[in-house]
Amino acid sequence: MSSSPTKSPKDAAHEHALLLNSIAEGANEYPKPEHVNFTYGTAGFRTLATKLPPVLFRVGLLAVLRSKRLEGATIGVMVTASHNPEPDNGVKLVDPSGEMLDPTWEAHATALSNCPTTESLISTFTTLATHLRVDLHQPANIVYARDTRPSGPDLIKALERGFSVFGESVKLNDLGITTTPILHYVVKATNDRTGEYGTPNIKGYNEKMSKAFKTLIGNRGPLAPLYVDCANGVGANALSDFTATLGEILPVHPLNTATTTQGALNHQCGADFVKTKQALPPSIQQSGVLAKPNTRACSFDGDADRIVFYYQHETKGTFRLLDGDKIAVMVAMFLGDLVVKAKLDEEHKLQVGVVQTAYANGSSTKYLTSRNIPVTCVPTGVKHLHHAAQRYDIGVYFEANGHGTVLFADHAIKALKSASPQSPDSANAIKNLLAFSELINQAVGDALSDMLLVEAVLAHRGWGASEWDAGYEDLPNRLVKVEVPDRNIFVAVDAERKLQYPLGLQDKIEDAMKKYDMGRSFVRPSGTEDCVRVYAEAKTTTEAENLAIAVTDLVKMASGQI
Ligand code: G16
Repeated sequence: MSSSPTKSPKDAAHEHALLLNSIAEGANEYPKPEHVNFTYGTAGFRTLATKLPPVLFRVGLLAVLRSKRLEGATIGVMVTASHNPEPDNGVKLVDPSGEMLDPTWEAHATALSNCPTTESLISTFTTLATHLRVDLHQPANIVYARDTRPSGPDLIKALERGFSVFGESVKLNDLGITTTPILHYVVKATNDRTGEYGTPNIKGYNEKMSKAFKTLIGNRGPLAPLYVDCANGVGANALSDFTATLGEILPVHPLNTATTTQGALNHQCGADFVKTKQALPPSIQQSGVLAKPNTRACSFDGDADRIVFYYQHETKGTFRLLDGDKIAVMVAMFLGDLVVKAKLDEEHKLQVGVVQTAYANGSSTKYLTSRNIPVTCVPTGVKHLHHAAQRYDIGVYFEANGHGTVLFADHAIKALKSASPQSPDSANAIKNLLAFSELINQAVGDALSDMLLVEAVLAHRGWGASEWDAGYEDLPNRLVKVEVPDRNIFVAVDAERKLQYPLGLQDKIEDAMKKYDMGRSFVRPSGTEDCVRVYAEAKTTTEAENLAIAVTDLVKMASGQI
C-alpha cells in the first residue's frame, strides 16, 4: 500500500489505523456465521438470504478496494439471486467495462467472505490491499442496485455499511430497484470516457434502446402484440418504464407483474420455469392469450437478464419453445446476411461467430456449422461466453437458458462507420448493423434488449413465431436437478461435457448414452444452486427421458444415495 505524497508517514499511519478500526467496528456488526462456506461462483455469491449480510458487508469492502485499485473507475454491485427462489439472494460485482468481475478477484471475494473473525478479516484485508498494490488514498466510485426480493433492503444496508468504513473517499450512486443488465449498462456508460455509449442512468438506457429500436423498425410498425411474463420480478418495472418511452410501435402486454406478492417471484413462471419444464407458466395457460395462432410470448427471469420465447402450434395447440439456441441461430443468420449485404471491402470483412455451452441443443449446433458459421463451446457462465465472443468480429453468444447477447468488436464498428457503401442496399445494411450494435447490450445478456433484438429481426424477416421456429427441429431433451449431499465431488472438464470425478462415472454415463439413438448426456455441479444438473438429449422424447433417468440414477449412486 503506497501512501499519499501529501501526507506525512505519521499522518498516513494514523489514517490507516482509523480505517482498520472502522472496518473492525463494521465487521463486529456482521459476524460470519459458523459452519458456512461461501464461494464466489458462476454468478457471484448466492444462497439463503438470511446467511448473506456478513458477505454483503465484505463485498462492500472489496468493491471499494477494486475501484481504488483501478484509480477510481466505477465498479458495480448487484444484489440479486436472479432465477433462484425468493428466500435466496445473492450479490455480484461488475467491472468498469460493464463485464463480470475479473476472475482473479473472485478468489479475493471468497477469501474475505470466509474470514471467521474480525481479526482475520482485518488481516486478510490488509494483505490484499498490500499484495494488490491498492492505494487506499485513491477515490472510489460505486454504482449499486437490487432486484425486488424482500430480503434486498437488509442486504443493501450491510453493503452500504461496508462502503461507509472508507468515509468520504467513496462516491455512491444508488440505482434503487432495477434489472441486472441496466446496472451493467450504467457501469459501462459511466466509465465510457467517449460519452458515446449512452447517458449513465436508467433514463439514458431507455432512450438508447428506444431510439435504436425505432430506427430498426422504421415504417414496419406497429408490430403484432407481444405477451411478456415478467416472472413477478424487477423486469415488470423495467418493462413498464421502457414501454412508456417507446410508445405504440410494439404493443407489449406484461404478465406476472406481482412484484410485491410474497413468494410470487419466479414461482411457476419466468424463463427458468419455462425452459426447465418446457411448458407454459400455468397463469399464461389459463389466460388463453396464446390461443390465437402465431401469438408470441416471452418470459424474463427474476432479474431480467434471460429471455425465452414461445408460442402454441397452430393446429396441434402444443407448446413450442424458442430458447437461447433458437435466438442465437436466428440472430447469427440474420446478422450474417446483413454483413454480406453490407459488401464491406476485403480488408474490412467481418465474421459472425456463435458461442454456446454444452446445453446447446445438438440440432442448433449442426444447423450453424452446416452453414459455415463457426461455433465455440465453453463452460456454463456468462463470463466464459462473453470472453469467447470477444474473439469474433461479431460474436453472438447465448446459453440455451436464454442468457446472452451479441458483441460487436471495436474494429467492426469502425469498419462499419468508415465504409463507403456501394449501393443503397449496402448503405441500408450498414445502417442496420450499426443500429443493432446500439440496441444490443454490449455489457451482458439483457432480457429487454434481447426482446427488442428478436422483435426487430422478426420484423425485418417478415416472420411470425412459426417461421422462426421452422429453421430446425430441436432434439428432445431433459434437464434434471438432482439434490446430492455434496455437489463438490462432481468435477466437470472439457467445457463441462465430461466428468473427471467421481472416477469411473463418466464411463458409465457414456455406456448409458450408447443405448439411445443420438443420445448425449452430461453432468455438472450447479454454480448457483446446491444441486447437480443432468442434461440428456436423444432422438425421441421417450429416449431423452429414459437417458435422463438412467444418468440421474448414476449420479445418485455415485453420491451414495441409492
Ligand atoms: C447464472 C449464470 C448463467 C448460468 C446460470 C445457471 O444465471 O449467470 O450463466 O447459466 O446461472 O447456472 P447453474 O446451472 O450453474 O446453476 P442467472 O440468470 O441465474 O444469473
